Amino acid sequence: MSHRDRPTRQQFLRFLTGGLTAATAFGQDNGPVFAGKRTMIVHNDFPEDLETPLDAFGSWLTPNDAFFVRQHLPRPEVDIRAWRVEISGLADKPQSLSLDDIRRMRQYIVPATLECTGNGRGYFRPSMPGLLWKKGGIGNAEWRGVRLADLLRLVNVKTGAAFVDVDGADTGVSKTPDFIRSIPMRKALDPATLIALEMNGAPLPEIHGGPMRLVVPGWNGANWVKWVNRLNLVAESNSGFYMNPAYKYPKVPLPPGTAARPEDLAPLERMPVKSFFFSPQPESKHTRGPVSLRGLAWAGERRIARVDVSVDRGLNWKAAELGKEDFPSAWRLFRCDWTPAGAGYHVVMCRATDDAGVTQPIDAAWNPSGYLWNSVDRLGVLVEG
Ligand SMILES: Nc1nc2c(c(=O)[nH]1)N[C@H]1C(S)=C(S)[C@@H](COP(=O)(O)O)O[C@H]1N2
Ligand SMILES: [Mo]
Repeated sequence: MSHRDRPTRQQFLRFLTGGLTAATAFGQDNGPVFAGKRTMIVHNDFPEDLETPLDAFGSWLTPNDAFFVRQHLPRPEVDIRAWRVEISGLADKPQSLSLDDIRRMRQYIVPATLECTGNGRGYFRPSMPGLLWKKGGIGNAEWRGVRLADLLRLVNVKTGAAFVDVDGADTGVSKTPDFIRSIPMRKALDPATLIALEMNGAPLPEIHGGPMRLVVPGWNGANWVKWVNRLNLVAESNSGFYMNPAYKYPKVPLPPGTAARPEDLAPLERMPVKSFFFSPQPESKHTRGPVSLRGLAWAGERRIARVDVSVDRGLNWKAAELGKEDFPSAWRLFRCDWTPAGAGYHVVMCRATDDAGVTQPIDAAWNPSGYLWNSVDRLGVLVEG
């Protein structure tokens, strides 16, 4: 196996001719090796859509080489010496900044969890088109960079600017449009919203948007624009594909398998409360004795108040022990030591509650694009004896 960095001509042609959809249907564990990555679950090899395997979730920070990857478009060619960020639109003093200009500004560190809006899509029934992520379209990192608010202050934002359109260096190819996201000013000016240059103490890897990406703590992954090279201050939200109809969610519950009327869709912002077990592995076999159930819980812009575990199919619930790392918009580790009552097949479940008192649902609402899967997690365990 060879390390892949640049696509082959065949991969590019497959992308142009729409071979994508067929390749997205099944994640595979034994796909090609990608530069800077350990073995990942490969949903697409080009553009790379890589899921983190469960066994890489043992730590609060997800290592960069195991962090999931989601790209709609081929990665841009990156020349960091020539890199510029243009800040313009409704601004009195438009600016063009180099990487060094940005490095000279005050840097902040924000730990935050990045989750793909479609994480868990593979569990919805009926199924829908799109990447069939299971649990691993998520990761947690320490992001270091400048505040978006500090960049905007440099240009003297005009009154009437209500959104920042954030664009990356990847451009539309064939039928796939350019990736642009509109961030409402309220979130753009939040002190935790960063343009990050580092991830877990290392320069931001190119595959994660290096040299710089947007970090929007608590908001779904689609907002975290990679390879940022243009910030455009505008009065109205962008009307491009990735703001409309993509990444919108029905305001009213829909019968599974039906379409939403466009006027019933609203843009997705923060992520809902959710948790999952990463250990033991699903359907693993154990000898008699204690089993340590370990997992992660997060709640978008809210904090985790508690995680409960059931070992009797949801009849009784018991509080799990929460990990010591506790920051807004970053997930929390939890554990629960359990001694199975006897040999045989057991099902364990976890459900998190956020600090507004909202508990994750037993059954996440079906929606046409398969966003925001957050059903109570369940795990089968076989005890031999
Ligand atoms: N420029 C650009 N930024 C992007 C995307 C993209 O396709 N192009 N994908 C978005 C989506 S849908 C997700 S979930 C996150 C994934 O970030 P990661 O690849 O670093 O995990 O990046 C977001 N930023
Ligand atoms: Mo995503």
